[in-house]
Amino acid sequence: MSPPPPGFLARFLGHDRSRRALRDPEGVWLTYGDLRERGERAAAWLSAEGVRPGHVVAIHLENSLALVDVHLGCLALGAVRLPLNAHYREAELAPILEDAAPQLVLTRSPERFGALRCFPAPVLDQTAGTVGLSVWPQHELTALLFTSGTTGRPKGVPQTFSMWESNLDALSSLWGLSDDDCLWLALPLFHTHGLVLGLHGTLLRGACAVLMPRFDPVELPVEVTHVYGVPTWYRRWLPLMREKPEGFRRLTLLVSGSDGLDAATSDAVFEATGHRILERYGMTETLMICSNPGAGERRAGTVGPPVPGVDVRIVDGEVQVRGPSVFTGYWSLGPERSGWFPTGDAGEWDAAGYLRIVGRKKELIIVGGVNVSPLEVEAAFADVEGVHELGVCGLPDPDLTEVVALAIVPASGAVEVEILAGIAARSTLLSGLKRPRRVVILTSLPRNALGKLQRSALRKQLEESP
Ligand code: MLC
Ligand code: AMP
Repeated sequence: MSPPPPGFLARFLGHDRSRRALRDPEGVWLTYGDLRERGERAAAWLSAEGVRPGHVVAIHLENSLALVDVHLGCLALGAVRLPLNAHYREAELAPILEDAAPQLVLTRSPERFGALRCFPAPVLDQTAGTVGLSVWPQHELTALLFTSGTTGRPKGVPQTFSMWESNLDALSSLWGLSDDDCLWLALPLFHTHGLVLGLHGTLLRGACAVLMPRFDPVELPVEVTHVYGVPTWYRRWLPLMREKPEGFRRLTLLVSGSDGLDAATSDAVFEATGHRILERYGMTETLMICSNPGAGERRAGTVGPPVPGVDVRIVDGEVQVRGPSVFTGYWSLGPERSGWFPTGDAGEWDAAGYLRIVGRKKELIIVGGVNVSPLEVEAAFADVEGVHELGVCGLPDPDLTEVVALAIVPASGAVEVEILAGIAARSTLLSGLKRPRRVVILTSLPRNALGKLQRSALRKQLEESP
């Protein structure tokens, strides 16, 4: 693998040690010097536990300072971060762990990790020595993020320093970011949005962030200037924005992504706060593809023109992308692809060259900005007793944009309440956003001549019979 570009880490190390970097969820401010020291100690702890450059370290934690410590420790050591959705249960984690084979796991739920070595947090105060941050990574690969995948099995996306740096720098100039910004960081740090744009975008340019354990539609601390969120957040915030708009008016940038922002929410936020939310569009495989500008016209209902340096085209209605922020292949397959990457999203250009996402060619449900594969959900319920056949689709939801719905055709003689009890029991094996919010009993499922489930027809049928 090629050596890392010297820029990424040198830039983090180059920030004045006395500058504020992060407010932890306990409300304590840490400087760049503090973070650097914690990262060095975490690296020493990881090293004492046998982690070497290039090893994979699984991080299954909610947003916390301990989570940031492990990330910085891996960065110092040149280990590869494997951020895992902290809501994932054993069955959801198993295929990822099998594929990525981490050296150890940071988690507060060791029972979900079988025989793997687990720790609740790096033990910083009992670690002798530090690994100096001059021992910089030998590896260009910095993180491995699994996306829920459209085949039902999650796929690992290797992300490199150069992917991150090129995309983050492009966004910085496009959005007019600076080291004076203070980001409200409530996005989970196990997805691209929170980890790359949120945490590392902040640390790369020497700005600061207020780290929250999770999103709540609360008032923002006075030092906050920027918010990166998903559409669900803005919908949940609207009552407070109308009641107490001052706290939102003084912000300088509100960004939305990971899921389509409807024009009604965008307009309502504009009316309440005077801010036109900046919508951008991206993927774990590609980082940010298109974005509305910081200065210049932001068009509601569009995700803006291509991010500078990224090429975007539409072929047969599908958005395709190439450029320095696009990955080179899934983890288990090795770097096998180059050229245009098909996103699976359907798009069209408007007259001003802004992209509009108009649908999806891939089988995917996006719940509160979190990708859910309908195939994975179907597989989770396939052997529930009394089920003859089943199908999963997304349904519109005023809060989460979409939720998961499950339609079941019972086997002859099966008892409905027993099937529903089986479904409820099996649901607890899935993380919350993947669980069906609506379960319907049908006499048949819509299928085409080849017997393939017609998900959009199922969705239409369920929408018409609320
Ligand atoms: C919450 N739950 C999750 C989850 N977040 N399950 C799986 N994955 C997640 N990320 C579960 C909780 O454990 C709980 O389960 C149930 O959902 C609760 O539902 P809720 O109360 O409606 O959800 P809430 O906890 O309020 O969270 C909803 C949310 C949050 C929208 C505020 O999910 C969020 O902040 N989403 C942002 C997602 C994100 O960062 N996406 C970026 C993807 S990167 P139980 O068992 O307690 O009932 C990407 C690229 C790009 O797409 O372009 O950015
Ligand atoms: P992920 O796999 O979590 O990186 O999710 C990427 C997918 O999220 C994209 O392929 C899109 O389907 C969707 N997405 C991200 N941003 C937007 C947006 N602004 N509008 C519509 N869909 C989006």
